[in-house]
Amino acid sequence: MSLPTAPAPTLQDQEKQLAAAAALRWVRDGMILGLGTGSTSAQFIKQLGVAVQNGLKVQGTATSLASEALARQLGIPLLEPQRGLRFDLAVDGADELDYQLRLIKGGGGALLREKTLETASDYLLVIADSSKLVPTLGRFPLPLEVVPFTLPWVLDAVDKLGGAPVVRPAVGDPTADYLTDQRNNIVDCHFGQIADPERLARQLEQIPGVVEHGLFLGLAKAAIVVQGGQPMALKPGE
Ligand code: ABF
Repeated sequence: MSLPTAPAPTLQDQEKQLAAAAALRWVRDGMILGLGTGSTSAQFIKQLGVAVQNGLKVQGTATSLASEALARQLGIPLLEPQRGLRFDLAVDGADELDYQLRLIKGGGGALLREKTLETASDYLLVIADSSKLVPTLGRFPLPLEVVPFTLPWVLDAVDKLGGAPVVRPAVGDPTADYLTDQRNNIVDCHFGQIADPERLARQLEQIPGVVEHGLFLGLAKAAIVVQGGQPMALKPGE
């Protein structure tokens, strides 16, 4: 009897692995790391876990319960949130990035913890496969994390801004809402091409009940995007 074999990795999976491997070269002994969320970040955490098992000394805090569980399973020492805690390097994926390294994040629902840790990081390094780099943000729906009580009014306000909001359903159960690690809703907004992300960010920040939006502006210091099988390092505006 032959054992079932794992499906061959897709080209996109291979690009994620390459981006993660390139990011690992930025990690130094003694660093405190912000650990991202999503499948590209999971590749990074897995490769970091191997390095830790081979003697690399780092500590980290995860941006989601899922990444925390993965890091713990691999023996990566974890730090709880605490006053004064800063990160030397945060490594995280993105749903979209433009050439100024403005990001849409939150497709994985972890945008609040991601923005919190990445704002407390000296250096945010984005890792991405080639599909994520776009000339203008907005093909990927922009996620908002929303306090459940405020949801109807947030939907009205986003509608007024032209964002065609959709409350994200639970994975595998379209009759229930998806809830974040903080037990908040996610609203996915469809603004189309976002010509002025900074202006839109300011407008969203004025809506009561929006805990965080998925526009990450001025946070990423560099990105590794795999194109044509090669990891390319991008800096804002290059
Ligand atoms: C996190 O995971 C996000 O902010 C983004 O939503 C998502 C990207 O996922 P993947 O790496 O699976 O494409 O980084």
